[in-house]
Parts: sequence; structure tokens; C-alpha cells
Amino acid sequence: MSDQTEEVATMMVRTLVTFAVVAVLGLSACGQESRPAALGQEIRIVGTEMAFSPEALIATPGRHRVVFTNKGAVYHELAIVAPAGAVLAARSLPAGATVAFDVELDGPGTYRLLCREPGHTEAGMVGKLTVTD
Ligand SMILES: [Cu+2]
Repeated sequence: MSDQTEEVATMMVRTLVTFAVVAVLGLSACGQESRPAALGQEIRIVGTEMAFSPEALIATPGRHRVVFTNKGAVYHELAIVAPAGAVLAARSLPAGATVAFDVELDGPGTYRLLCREPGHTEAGMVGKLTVTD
């Protein structure tokens, strides 16, 4: 092999190793979604037709930053509903948009995630946020 060929081969190996590392990191990130979001950690939720991902989350009580992304093709909403029924926060987004907002989770209980765009809740676009100490 000429020096140049060897250099190209080395670069290709490095690139492959980089891809492998990124893939492994990506996989482990997916595995963490069901873990509790500690205070100060972002709660990331993705909406598509017709589901939230993840559809079940766990968080500690208190103030959290929520990042909602609409990866669907139509408008989707994320409404966070307290156990007693009060809507704590709601954002409706066009396809491809992302919004970040803060929500105060007052105490332990089962909070609901809803998309209230016409027909979406009925089609199963709902989720669950369990708040536990
Ligand atoms: Cu929706």
C-alpha cells in the first residue's frame, strides 16, 4: 500500500469507529427514557400520528423543563393534566416544530398527557406521567 492509500484506510476505520460509538450512545439514550427525570432534568416528549413517545414517563415532584417535538405530519398538542383534572400546560405545534416550557408538578400522582387536536385523544394520542418522590 502507498502511504496515501494507508492514510485513506486509516481514516475510513476511524470513521467507522465513530459511527459505532454514536450508535451505542444512541441506543443507551433510548434505554434511559423510562428512568425518573430528576429535578432540573428535561422531560423530552415526541408526538406523532397518533402517539406520544415515550407514552409513559416518571418524574419527581417540582418544576421541570419539558421539551415537546412534533415529528408528525399534522398539528399535535401536548397538554399536561394534573391528577385532579387541571390543565397545567398545553402547547400545540405544527409538524416539525419543537417547544420548551416549564411545568410545576405539585405532588405525587398520575398526570395525563393529551393531544386535544380534534379526534387525537380518541385515536389514542395519550400518555401517562407518574410523579413519585
Ligand atoms: Cu395529536
